[in-house]
Amino acid sequence: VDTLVPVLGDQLSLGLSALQAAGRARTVVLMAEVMSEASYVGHHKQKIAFIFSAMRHFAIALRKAGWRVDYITLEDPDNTGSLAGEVQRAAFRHGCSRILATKPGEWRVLEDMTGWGALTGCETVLLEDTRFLCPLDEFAAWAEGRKQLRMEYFYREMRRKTGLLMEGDEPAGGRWNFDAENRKPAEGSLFLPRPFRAAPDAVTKEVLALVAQRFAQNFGRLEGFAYGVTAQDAQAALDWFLHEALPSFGDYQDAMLKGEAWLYHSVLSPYLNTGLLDPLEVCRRVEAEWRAGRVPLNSAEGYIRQIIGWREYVRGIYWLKMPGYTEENALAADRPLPGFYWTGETDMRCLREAITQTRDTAYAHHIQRLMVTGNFAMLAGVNPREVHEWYLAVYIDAFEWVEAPNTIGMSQFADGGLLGSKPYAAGGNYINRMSDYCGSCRYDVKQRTGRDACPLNALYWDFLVRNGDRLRGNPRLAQVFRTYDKMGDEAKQDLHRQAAQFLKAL
Ligand code: FAD
Ligand code: DLZ
Ligand code: SF4
Repeated sequence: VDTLVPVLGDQLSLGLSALQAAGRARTVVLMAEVMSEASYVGHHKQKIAFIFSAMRHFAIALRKAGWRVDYITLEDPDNTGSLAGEVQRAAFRHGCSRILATKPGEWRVLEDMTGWGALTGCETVLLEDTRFLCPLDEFAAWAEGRKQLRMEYFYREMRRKTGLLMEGDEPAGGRWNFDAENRKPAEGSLFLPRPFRAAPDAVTKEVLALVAQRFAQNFGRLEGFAYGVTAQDAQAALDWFLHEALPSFGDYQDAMLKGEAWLYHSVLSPYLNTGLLDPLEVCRRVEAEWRAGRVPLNSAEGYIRQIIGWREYVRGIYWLKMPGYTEENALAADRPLPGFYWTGETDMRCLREAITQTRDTAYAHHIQRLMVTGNFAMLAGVNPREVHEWYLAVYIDAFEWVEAPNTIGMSQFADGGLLGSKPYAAGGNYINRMSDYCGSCRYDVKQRTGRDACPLNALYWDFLVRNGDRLRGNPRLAQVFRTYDKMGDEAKQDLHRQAAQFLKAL
């Protein structure tokens, strides 16, 4: 053996660039469960269980494919507790002269990796992660010299590049984007598919016991864990989605229903982000469903846009703006994260629903993340760094490259509008339109002030005015500020008093 290939918990792809470059003959692959990765934020129990079990299954798959693998479990008495420590031990154990690694998804780990050469005395080669459609230098070239980095234009480039949903040079159906058709609210009577579930096997059961014991204090419920943990499971989850949920995905993409965590969402992000599914393959399968006449274009286009558009775009932004991006705080928000984000104990039904569901499943769909927990935190002026750490901890699919731009940029407007041209701020009205939450809330969504008023209503106006210096000049907010300016002085004062009282009690 002369080459060491460390494979991280979100690099579980047989086609990983470092594996491709190494060749099996003189290589040992290193995989390690380490406390530093398991505790750099207080991950949800199901997230740790998912990663550890998927890692253990991937080691089995590697061995089957003929690789020599050193797998260090968390319980190994010699485990040093850090990636660098394990790389150093393995390089010494095997007398390696070379480390080949695929670059990681987080800045923090990249910094660590760049020190591995000095630490071990090995020649260290860091390769690009080729599991994305847009290489980072290509993204940087696209961004160069543009005043605004609009996702929509980036997305069109990706459509042309991949040929997905293209008819020659034209977008299928004559339009690039069918979002206008994707905003149907949900009704309680909708027929909802049962979500995909994988029964835990012996390996997963062992990991569940380990997590229950070693991470007992972490956020989240472990019971009911049913995520897939292998590439085969991920394929089954994809098949489930294509047949059961994709046809209605577009229509109900933004809808929310009590007690319904999944609706018509794919819940494929955990598999995409750890490498158990390939994004381009997923998109080709979605396109094929549309071409076969089994799903409408608004669903296929909406879905493909999330993956080749948003997913690639936020990754590009992350690497363009790091380090520093996770420290941004354009609105100078400094309130600590309310304690109920960890318990769900609040009378606001929308927040209780999103948070308890997150606790139970480590999942919430995009509109819950953006317009319920994200919106509230922004309106209340919560410190974006704390909000960022919460999202990074509680969701099964959370890795910083994708979580940070969504939280800091899209949801908190803390990057001052790089990602979105205006803050995603909303009062209770929006939530009432898109969900059935308000009907069973202790607050009245129609009221702005008074004991029973929906807190989001006063907070919404208070947020805009509080940040007036920054937001008043925004043409997309001109109409809202005009509405505010037309309110009587007393009404304005009532709103701000209402908001202040609520925030004080928070
Ligand atoms: P679907 O609704 O079925 O969407 C399909 C796929 O498109 C997803 O699996 C995902 O890969 C991709 N996608 C959709 N929206 C986005 C987006 N905005 N950015 C990047 N990819 C997207 N996504 C993560 O993967 N990890 C995160 O840590 C994460 N944190 C978020 C934090 C906030 C505050 C917000 C507003 C969004 C976040 N997202 C994150 C994006 C999005 O909410 C999730 O990708 C989605 O909810 C995953 O569930 P799904 O697979 O059922 O998605
Ligand atoms: C998230 C995670 C966890 C909980 N544990 C490990 C681990 O023990 N070993 C490992 O290699 N990776 C783990 N991961 C995933 C890493 O945090 C992830 O690879 C980096 O953050 C880069 O995206
Ligand atoms: Fe949320 Fe307000 Fe509706 Fe209650 S009334 S569920 S707080 S939006």
